[in-house]
Formats: sequence, structure tokens, C-alpha cells
Amino acid sequence: MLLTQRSTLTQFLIEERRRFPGAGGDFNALILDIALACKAIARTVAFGELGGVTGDHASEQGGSVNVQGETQKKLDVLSNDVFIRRTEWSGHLAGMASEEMDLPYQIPGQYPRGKYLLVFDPLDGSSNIDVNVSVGSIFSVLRAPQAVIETGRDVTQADFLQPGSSQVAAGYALYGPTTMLVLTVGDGVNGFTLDPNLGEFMLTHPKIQIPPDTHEFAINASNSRFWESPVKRYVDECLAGKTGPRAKDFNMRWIASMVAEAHRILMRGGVFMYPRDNKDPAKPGRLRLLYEANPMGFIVEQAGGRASTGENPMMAVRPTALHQRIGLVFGSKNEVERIERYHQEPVTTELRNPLFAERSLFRD
Ligand code: AFP
Repeated sequence: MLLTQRSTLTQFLIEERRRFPGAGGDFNALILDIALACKAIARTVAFGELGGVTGDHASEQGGSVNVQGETQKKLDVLSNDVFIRRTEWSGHLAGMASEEMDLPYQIPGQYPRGKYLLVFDPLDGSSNIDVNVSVGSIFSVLRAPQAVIETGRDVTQADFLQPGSSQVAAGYALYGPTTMLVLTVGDGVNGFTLDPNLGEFMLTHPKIQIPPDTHEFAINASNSRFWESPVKRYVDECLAGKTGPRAKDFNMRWIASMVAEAHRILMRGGVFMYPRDNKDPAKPGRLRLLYEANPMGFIVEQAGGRASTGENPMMAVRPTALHQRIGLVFGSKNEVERIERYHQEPVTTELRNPLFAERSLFRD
């Protein structure tokens, strides 16, 4: 379709800004800076081995490990740098925090400081890089506390510890067969596809809505022995299909790239689960609250879906640490509500019925 028949991201943001006559344009400029960072990462990812950017990051001391205790890929570090360089200079940010940095990033003295905080996972799914599977970037925009804005002081970890409901924007870039940017600024969810000829994100998926029901679930089934019983019950019932209490067959997916799973769910419904489990008591979940669960939760709920810890609404969780991990369930509203219900219901003796046990793959 010719350029004349689609909106660009810039046009979309300017038209959205008309809802706030007093808006100064800082917010739009920040989103466009983030979009440029995602375009740069998309190009780097696309070169893969040709660009010499696959494989593990090697610091002077040998391989490098991030605050999560995970081996950093070269692209993790590169992508983190791109996010910083593309946004630190603009005067829109008071500070940043990233999966790849232990502490918050202070805006250097030569640049003005602004009123927003940017929190991001620069490259999610990076364990898929070397096998050429889709990966993505995830970002969340918060307002800096008034004291930070007024004084221009350095940011502290506490400044970032805001509930998901405080986000002013969230989005992800998906580096797949096409590069897409999916964004919410609090008024629904819109998807933009990168036109590689123009270098522009074009509005291709306006007002995305997640179907409230689904027959597709995503979970890493190799962790089943560590799941809590409500999750085992839910997955067991999906696997029982037509012969079980759900009376319909389900399909299972697991890409190990949450951005790709989330995009599939936004396009055709589904439910994603990385629940709290007892695999590692020190990690009450694999995914991180501030730069994975909250932005994804904001997007999903703005698209009519639901995001939860499994027990409680994700958007209401009050963070206690910058790199806090949390159990995450999101997707089609009716399915997520069912999983929350299972967490609230006592595990009845009926569910221990040998009939279920015989059929169950995951019952201990
Ligand atoms: P990486 O960025 O370390 O590859 O982790 C990706 C992720 O955070 C999320 O995108 C996936 O859904 C999940 O981890 C995959 O976890 P498993 O490797 O345990 O399946």
C-alpha cells in the first residue's frame, strides 16, 4: 500500500497528542527516539553472524554475566548501548533502568534532564539469537517523581518502584520476519510495521483487541514438576481437551521469546504462563516485574486482555526491587480469570480423584 494510504508512527503520535492540548511534545519525541533505537537493533539483529554480533559477550575478564546471573550475549550489550545512546541526550529523561544494568543509569551532566523514566529489556529472548528465532525489545515509560523533576537530582532505585498502573506508555519491538513496534500510550494498542524501504514504522494494526477466549496456551512444560497445583490443574485440563472438563481441545506453543508469544496472543488470543514455581526458591518467577511483566501487562490490558501474577492483577503489584522477579500470566481475559479462580479455590479432594491422576501428566 502506498505511503499515502497509511499513517506513520510520527503522524499517529501527533494525532494522539491532540487529546492533550497542553502537551509539549516531549513524550512523542521520546517514543520516536525509542523507535529509532529499535530500528537500529533490528538492523543489527538482521546481520547476525555476518555482523559478528552473535555469541556471548566477552569482557576483559572473559564471559560476562548480568545482574540476573545470566550470560550476556553480545547483542544484549549492544542493544542496551543503543537504547542509552538514542535517548540519553534528548532532555526527556530523568534516568533509565535496564535488565542489563545493575543500577539505574544517570543522565550524563552534559545533557538536560527531563520528566520521564525509561525502563527496558533491550533484547528479550536473546538465548534465541544464535538459532535465528524471533527476539524483541520491551520498554516502559514512567513519570519521574516530582522531586526528581524539580531538583534534577540523580535517580535512585526507589524512583522506579511504581506499580504497572502508573505507566504512561509501554511497547515492544518484535524482530521477526517483519520488524514491528506495538505500542500503547494509554488509549488502546496499535501495531506498526517497519517499511524497510522508507525506514518508517507504518500503522498496520490499529486498535488491537485480544479475543477473550482461546484454545492455545504457552508454558515451558519442562518445569511442570515445580508448578503450584492451580497451574497444574489448568494445564492438565487443557491437555485433557475434549475428554476433560474444558470439553474442547487446546494447542500448546513455547517459543522462549516472550515478545513473540505476546504478539501471537495479541493477534489471535491465547494465554502465556511463566508462573511462580519452586524450581529456585530464590527466584519467585523467571520474568522481571518492571521491564517485562509490567509493560507487557499494560499492553495486554489495553488490548482487552488480562495480566496477572496468577493470583492478583499485575498492574496493582507494588514493586520492592529494581530487578524483582514475579510469576506472570497474561492473555485472553476469560482464561486468565479462570487461572486466578483456580488459585482462589481450595484444592478439593475431587481434584485428587484417581481418574484425574491417571490422566494427568503433571499431577504429582
Ligand atoms: P532470555 O532473554 O534469557 O532468552 O529469556 C527470555 C525470557 O525472559 C522470555 O522471553 C521467555 O518467555 C522466557 O525467558 C523463556 O524461559 P525458558 O528459557 O525457561 O523457557
